[in-house]
Amino acid sequence: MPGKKTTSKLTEENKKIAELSPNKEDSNGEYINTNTGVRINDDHNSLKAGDRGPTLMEDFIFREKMTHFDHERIPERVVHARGSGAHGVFKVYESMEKYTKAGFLTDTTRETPVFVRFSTVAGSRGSTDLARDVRGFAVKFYTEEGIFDLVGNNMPVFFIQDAVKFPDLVHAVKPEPHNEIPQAASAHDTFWDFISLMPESTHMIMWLMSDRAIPRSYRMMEGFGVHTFRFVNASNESFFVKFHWKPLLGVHAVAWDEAQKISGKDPDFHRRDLWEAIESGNFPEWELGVQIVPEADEFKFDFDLLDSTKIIPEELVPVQRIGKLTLNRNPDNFFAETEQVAFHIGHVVPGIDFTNDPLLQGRLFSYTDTQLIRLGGPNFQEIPINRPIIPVHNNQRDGYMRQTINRGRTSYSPNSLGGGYPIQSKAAEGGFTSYTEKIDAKKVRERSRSFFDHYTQAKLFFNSQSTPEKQHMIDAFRFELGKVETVAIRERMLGILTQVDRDLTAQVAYGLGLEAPAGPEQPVNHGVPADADQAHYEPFPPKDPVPDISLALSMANTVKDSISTRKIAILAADGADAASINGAKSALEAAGAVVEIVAPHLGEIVTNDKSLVPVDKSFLTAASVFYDALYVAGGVTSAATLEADADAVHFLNEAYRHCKAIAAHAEGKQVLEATYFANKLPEDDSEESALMEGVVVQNDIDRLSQIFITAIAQHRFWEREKPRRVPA
Ligand code: HDD
Repeated sequence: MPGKKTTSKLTEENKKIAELSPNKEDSNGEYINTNTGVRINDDHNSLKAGDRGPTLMEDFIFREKMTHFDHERIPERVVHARGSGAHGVFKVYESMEKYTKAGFLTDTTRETPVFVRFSTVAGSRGSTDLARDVRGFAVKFYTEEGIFDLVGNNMPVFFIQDAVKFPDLVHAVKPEPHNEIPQAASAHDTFWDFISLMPESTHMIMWLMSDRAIPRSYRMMEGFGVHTFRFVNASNESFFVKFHWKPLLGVHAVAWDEAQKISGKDPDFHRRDLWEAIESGNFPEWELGVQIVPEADEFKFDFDLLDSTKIIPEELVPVQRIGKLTLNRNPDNFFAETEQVAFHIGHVVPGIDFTNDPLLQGRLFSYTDTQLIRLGGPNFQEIPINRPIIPVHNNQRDGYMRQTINRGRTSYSPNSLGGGYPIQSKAAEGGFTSYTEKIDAKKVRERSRSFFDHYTQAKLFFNSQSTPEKQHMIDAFRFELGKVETVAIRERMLGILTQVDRDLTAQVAYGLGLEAPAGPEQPVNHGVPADADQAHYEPFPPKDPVPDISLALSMANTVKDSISTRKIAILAADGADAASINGAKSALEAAGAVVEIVAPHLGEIVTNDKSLVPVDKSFLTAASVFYDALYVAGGVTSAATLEADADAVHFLNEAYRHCKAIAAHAEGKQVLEATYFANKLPEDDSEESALMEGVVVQNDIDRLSQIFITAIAQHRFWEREKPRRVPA
């Protein structure tokens, strides 16, 4: 049923997992041997002329091992190098046959295997998960009709309109070429130099400076196919379509200060979170959404459907939720699966086709090309993770690392010696036919004038944010531009921002110690060729967007109905009240949260009734930034210890600063009184005053747990940031 959460554990092997089985190796209980299968007698010593003599060339065992090791690395992805993957399944709720003939979207009985890879864009393979960056959201569907890759991001628009600018964009954001600084960060001169000269990036920059760029978890991000694609049905009718992924846990972010601290304390934060959720059976889920536009409506909007810097506001075309993606299995081997998986926007199946979006068209070239260098040759499609679940028959042969042993004499068509096989299939037999779009045009190097309004949707995004979200954007601009050393670049960006919002510009300007420009008169680069007739390139006058705001654009409007998989720390020390720990722990766990006991030392704490409670982390091995909420246990001795422990008090101060829900048993209140937010404790024990600040102090464990759970589900109490009195 649409929207229904899966509670049952999916344990069955899907077709892709089964198909991968022959390639799996497990050394358990086996003898070690060489790649030629010869058993090895001594894996600890090389062959030498005497026990103190030189190593001999003859040592084929040593040479084989060392050679393989020397060649272990392949080039990392030029973008999206850092990522994490998982297996899963996709199921459509109701047949979409009215719009598409794609089998995985029409057959409601099918469970299509998928492999998903999430990534950051700019950083290297070893960089932090919590960089302020776009996140990749690439889904490989292993369908019965071949592979469909939906290679999207967690933001619905892109920086540029034409793929020819992609190398420039990536060169600008990557570490600067002279000193390779900074890693996994856009806060540097070359990036903002480029952006400030590319007004078409303004909408994307709004998203990038928003909290979408610092997700709490991959499991709590939206995904977008970005481009307008085509659906084609069995009658060869076409519809424009935009793809969305809507996470059932809601869309949530961390605070920027939190992100930076996590980057130091656990750069694998998102990778670990995804892994642990799947291992513990909390399978991440998203619904696939589509916005469908009939062909007849192609020119209905005041933006161009082919322009990847634009969304279709959900108020204009609602998102229909048509199916569910569930990630239910971690990879067995990171390199073999997550690193070698090769996505390609050109991997489509009958029923899905391209549009003329110039960004999409350029991507169609780039992805095969990049896999050729990255994976070393044209046979990358034969790597287990990249193989379709149906057999491949064609006349492609040979090349580096060929795996398939093609039988027979013929590798050409037409042939008679091979009986004419393999043969083509008619569309009715499943043969892919490109949509017969009529094109009557002059060959030009131009950009359509319908692409020229760069600001209306940037404004729409900014105006749609809640007050705390707007403040976060102002802070993000101040941070990023503050790291830019060239003042002229900062000034140019302020000029761009004036096109979006005067107050935003004024606030950013203040943070930078600059004057906000008087008016939005900035030279606008619309990708105009050097010798163009300027008059031809005059932009359309910007129109007002149909909606003034779009609720879907603000994370403040996301679902906040669950604390499932949220991480909660119980702060306790020796002498803690056992009932206050156990009662809260079981209530939180029953609501789906993951609870850890954090104490001054590892091992166990001895409670007031002399029972032993195992400690998960000490204040040294944990940090408040790893948790969504904190709870201080009862017990006067424990409270006295925690109150006197600077690390415990810091834990609380920091969590308060990051706007997290905090609770204390009444006996633990003195610990909160030792914090910077002592004057923010609830005035009475009503639920209302607790939920105002997200600080819960109660004596009754059941009541405490219930109010605390409601508070945690709010995710963060962003309003609390306003006074900014907490220097943690
Ligand atoms: Fe791209 C990787 C998403 C524009 C060229 N891209 C890559 C990945 C994602 C995206 C999620 C990582 C896939 C994985 O996990 O292996 N890219 C996008 C989106 C774009 C976009 C949503 C805009 C709508 N990309 C884009 C353009 C080009 C590329 C315009 C070049 C013309 N992208 C690449 C690439 C990568 C890549 C160089 C690097 C590694 C790879 O392909 O497999 O070919």
